[in-house]
Order: sequence, then structure tokens, then C-alpha cells
Amino acid sequence: MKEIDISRIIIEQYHRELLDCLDNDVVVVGAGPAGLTAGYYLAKNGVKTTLLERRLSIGGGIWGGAAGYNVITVEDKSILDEMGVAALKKRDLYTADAIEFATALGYKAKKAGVAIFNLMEAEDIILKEGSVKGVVVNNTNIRASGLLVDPFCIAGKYVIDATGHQAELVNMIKRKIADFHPGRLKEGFMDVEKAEAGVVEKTGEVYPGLYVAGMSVCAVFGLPRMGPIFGGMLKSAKKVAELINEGI
Ligand code: 48F
Repeated sequence: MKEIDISRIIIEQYHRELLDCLDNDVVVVGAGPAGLTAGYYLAKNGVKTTLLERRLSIGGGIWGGAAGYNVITVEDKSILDEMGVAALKKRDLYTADAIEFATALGYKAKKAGVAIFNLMEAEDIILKEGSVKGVVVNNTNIRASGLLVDPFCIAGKYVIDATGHQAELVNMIKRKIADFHPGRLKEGFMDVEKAEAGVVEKTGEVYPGLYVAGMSVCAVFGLPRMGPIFGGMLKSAKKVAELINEGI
């Protein structure tokens, strides 16, 4: 076995997968609970889906539960059941292990057929003829180092902003199109009940071709935050997948 054989196999395989993912039905940005779940429900339906995550690890805000107590809660456990995550009933809620939840979502999304690329950051979007057509991508480390290195592009008929509290893609449009006013673009104070209902209700298309799911919905529409309860994230993600599935 030669050392460079290992390198060759990895580089060839990675490039094959990346080339295959340049053109997609859907590009999801952000591999938190919303992005992973949306990807799962899209890919399960045969929709070609690529998911980009800037960090080394997927899972976004799942891992730490509440202040590092790595337990999460949901009101309704049906999506956890589908993901194979064990849930325990505690009064009006169900709890689950954050580590089991993060790893199960990643596994189910991957097995459903989502192509997941970590260490890849969406730094801009492709917007042509009045609609979003994909994202402009760079390596996270290149972006972090501040080096002036040009990006490459990944196309999608639809793009989902699942970037969490910052709603990064929506803000990219806002920065360049001054009269784009989807909502307050500022998350509100903590209010679990309002947030859990509102995040699902407001999930949808905010600009032609661009959808929001998960906490980015709250960030765009000025909805409250909700802390370590994840039912709204999962339902918002399932809804965005259903909306896009209908249109495909
Ligand atoms: O933050 P995150 O977990 O968002 P989410 O899926 O879920 C929110 C909950 O975790 C929690 C909560 C629940 O009640 O309040 O906060 O809506 O996951 C967002 C992911 O997107 C990545 C980021 O690293 C994180 O893993 N991300 C953000 N911006 C970019 C990005 C970008 N420009 N390119 C690639 N990845």
C-alpha cells in the first residue's frame, strides 16, 4: 500500500461527489436541526439535495442542549420517532439525548441521500432574472483567514436558508437590495409558545427561489426565540420540504 494511493482515492472520491453536486434541485445552507431535517424529507422524496455546513461538525445548536446540559425537548415526538431517536415523556414534554438527536439526524439525512459538505461556507448567493439560483461557496478556513481567494458556485432550483439565528442568506439579499423587506430581520425576546407556533406558520419562500426554515424564520420575521425546545425546528423543516416537494 502506497501513501499516495490513500490520497488519490480520497481526492478522486471527493471530487466525484462535488462535481455531481454542482447542479441540484435544492441547496440547503446550514446543517443544524432545520437543515438536516429539511434535507432528509427532500431526499427521501427523491429530490436532489446538497447541504453545506461551514463548521467541521454538523448539528448546529443541538449538541449543547441547554447551557451545556445536553438534553433537548419537544412537544410532539413523531419526527423523533421517524429519526429513530428515543424520547422520554416528562410532564407535557418529551426529552431526548442531544448527542443521539444530532447523530441520528445526520445519519438519516445522509442515508436518505443528502450530499453533505462540511467546512464549506455560503458567502453569497446567485441571483439572476429576479430569483435565487444557487449559492457562492468558499472553504471555511480560507474565509476565516481573510485571504482573498475567489469562490466557486453551486446551483439549485431552490435554496433554503437554514443558517439559524443570523438568517445569513436573507441578509445577503437585504444588503444588496435595499427595498427587500421580508420582515423585521431581528429575532425577538424569549417566548416559547409564540415562537414554536410562529416558526412553523411563517416557514416558506421569502424571495423567489429562497426559502427559510428553522431559527432563520424567527430572525427574518421578528419572532421570539425559544431555547432548547426543538419541535418547531423539526416541523418548520418538514414544512419547507413539503412546500418544495409540491413545486418540483
Ligand atoms: O444554528 P442552527 O442549529 O440553526 P437551526 O437549524 O436550529 C436552531 C437550534 O439549533 C437552536 C434553537 C432551537 O430552539 O434555538 O439554536 O435553525 O444551525 C445553523 C447551521 O448553519 C451553519 C451554522 O454553522 C450551523 O451549523 N451556517 C450558518 N451560516 C452558514 C452556515 C453559511 N453561510 N454557510 C454554511 N453554513
